[in-house]
Amino acid sequence: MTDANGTGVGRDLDVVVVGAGFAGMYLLHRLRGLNLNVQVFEQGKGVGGTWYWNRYPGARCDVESLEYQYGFSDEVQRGWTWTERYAAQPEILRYQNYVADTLDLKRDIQFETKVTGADYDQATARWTVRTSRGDVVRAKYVVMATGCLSAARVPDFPGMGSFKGATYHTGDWPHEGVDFTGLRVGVIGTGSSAVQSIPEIAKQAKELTVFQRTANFTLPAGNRPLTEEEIAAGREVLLEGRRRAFATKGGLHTFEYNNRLSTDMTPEEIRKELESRWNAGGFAFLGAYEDFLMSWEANTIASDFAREQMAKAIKDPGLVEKLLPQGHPVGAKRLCLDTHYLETFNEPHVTLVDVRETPIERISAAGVVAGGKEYAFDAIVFATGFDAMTGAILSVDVTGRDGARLRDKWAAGPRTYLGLQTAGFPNLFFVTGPGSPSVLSNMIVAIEQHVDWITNCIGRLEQHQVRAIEAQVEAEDQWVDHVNEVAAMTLYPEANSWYMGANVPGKPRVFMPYPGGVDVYQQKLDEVAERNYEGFALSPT
Ligand code: N01
Repeated sequence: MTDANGTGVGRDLDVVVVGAGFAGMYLLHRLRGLNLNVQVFEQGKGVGGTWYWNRYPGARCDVESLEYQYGFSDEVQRGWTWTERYAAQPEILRYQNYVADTLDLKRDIQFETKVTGADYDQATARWTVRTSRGDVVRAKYVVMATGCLSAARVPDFPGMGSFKGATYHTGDWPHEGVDFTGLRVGVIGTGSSAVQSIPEIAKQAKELTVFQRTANFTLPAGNRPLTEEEIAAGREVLLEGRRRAFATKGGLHTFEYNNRLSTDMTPEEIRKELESRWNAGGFAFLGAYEDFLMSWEANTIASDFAREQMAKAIKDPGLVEKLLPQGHPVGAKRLCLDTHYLETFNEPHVTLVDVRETPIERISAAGVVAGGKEYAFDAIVFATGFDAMTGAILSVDVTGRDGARLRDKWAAGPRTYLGLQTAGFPNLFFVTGPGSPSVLSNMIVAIEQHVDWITNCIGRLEQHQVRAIEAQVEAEDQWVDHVNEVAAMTLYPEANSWYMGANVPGKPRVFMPYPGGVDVYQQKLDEVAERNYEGFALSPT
């Protein structure tokens, strides 16, 4: 049945997939391989997920192109050539469209459609899924491929809405781009999005004022065009590289993790590791030694080194004080990779406002009032981040078994078994959900890990005519405890990060990703599947 908009109404499907980013696209491909009837709903007008929305100037991946790509098909990958070490947003979006077209995915994706609700009916073991366009479809399985950083968040400053100029959020950028030439621009935030966009906005703006709450550790990305040799070599090792990535902590194979403890290294050896990794650019820095994020002593050596390097880029000694991060361990908040970020503050038309000294009081008609002073702008850019990991999932009103609402169940923080399922919600899966390595690893590896597991699981359930799979409460409790225990052994909880939900006032402070490593997690996933889905209840037809 089809309504006037051409959207399906009342269809009975095998699987509904929410989102058509990297996760939703690969899911669709794999599920089609099982001959299942799959419908993907996507809010955007095209595929891409986070790369569809984050079009701010300077947007670029912080994982190297040769790793930030699908690894499931040599054939698909051979048809694509990356141009830079770290791909910029337009190139990644072109790549995603290339994959979608090559695999003919778009015909099963309904665009401009937000999934608004999903209710489980125990009697039929079917989900009813509702969308913003009035679709009501039924499906045996629902998979949330909603992304970890897709619910853009603007702080609730007093006076929001009173500003007469233009406002933008980095995570929801106008597709036609923005010309800041000759304008007075304010940027609020200094996370990865700000670090990437500030140097680009500064190239156009007449005056640029940056409101910083927390100075971040940032290291030069070392972006450059890829050589033909690198591209050819990358192609040759694609599948083998991905196999190796699954056996690493961060799902990255283009650098080696040093597995020695800093306490077993001489100061000279430590310095050499830090220097070579800093100069190489990228996340290799975090792999300088095994206890990098395990002890303050070990981390302080790296933090001091990072501050020493960062200080070299800043001319004004007063600014050095402000721009150097203090009080949190390097790596406990997401490390930023930049291209001339700190150097931008040497320019005469760029001003830094430390909102710890002079807090933002309100947004006014003219601009931003902080510390009793009004800063007048033509445009304000909110680089204020996301309601990470849970925001997009909970934006869907999900009701599971016995009328339980997911929003209620997760009110004190997300609870999952392996980041894949949550008890009380049969046949509902999350890709890179809270409780899985997700954002602490190469997201494409984390996505493939989950999509492969979920697809294999659904395949086996269908083969054996299983009616429903559901995480058991005990297994979930044990997994949540385990995630917390592992997190407590690290320095991650020492920082006010979005990993902890700390950037959203009122959000429970829970460390959301699993910090045990992609390799350890993969073993656990394999074991659980081999033991006939240990920790999950399977109900027969
Ligand atoms: O968001 P963020 P983001 N008053 O949350 C500040 C990925 N990503 O969009 O740190 C004043 O990191 C906030 O201050 P504080 C990457 O994983 C990747 O930059 O909370 N300031 C912070 O400075 C990244 O980590 C790439 O004290 C306020 C900023 O806003 C993640 O996305 C590129 C405030 C938000 O920083 C999120 O990055 C971009 C307030 N009320 C993003 N509220 C790649 O390179 C918030 N802030 C792939």
